[in-house]
Amino acid sequence: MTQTLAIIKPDAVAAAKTGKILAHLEAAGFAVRALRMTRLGVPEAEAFYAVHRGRPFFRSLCAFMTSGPCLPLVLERADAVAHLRTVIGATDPAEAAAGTVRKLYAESKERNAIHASDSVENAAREIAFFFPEMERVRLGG
Ligand code: 3AN
Repeated sequence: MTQTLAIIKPDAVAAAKTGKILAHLEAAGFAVRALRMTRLGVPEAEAFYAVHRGRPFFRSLCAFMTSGPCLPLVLERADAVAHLRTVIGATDPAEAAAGTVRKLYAESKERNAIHASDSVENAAREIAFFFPEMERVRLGG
């Protein structure tokens, strides 16, 4: 079993799609191992998306991600990172495959309902970012 990080983004929370998206993820074989509702501050959003600093959409992305509550969650199953990327679909919902979370629930390329870690390394970093206590559990501390 491996873990990855997802975030149900502010657009999906505001549109009352949280339950449907969680059900979709569980039906895709993921177990929810951690979950909380939070509202990111700008420094937090900028730190989380630091890799995108300098991209034209960076400021807008951080404004959107801080615009309302979101739900970071840790998901577990075999090949979790790659499988979740398939289940959520392409960044732009117009290009996302039928039946994917973004095709079903995203509004636009920016307001795209869900985040998923894009590599095993980033999954570890992003899980620690939102759930530092999970690292202590794994280490037995
Ligand atoms: P993904 O979330 O599919 O891995 P990334 O990592 O390229 O996509 O982009 C991170 C986030 O930045 C996306 N989830 C989306 O919200 C936003 N984003 C990406 N490209 C654009 C764009 N061209 N215009 C607006 N927002 C974008």
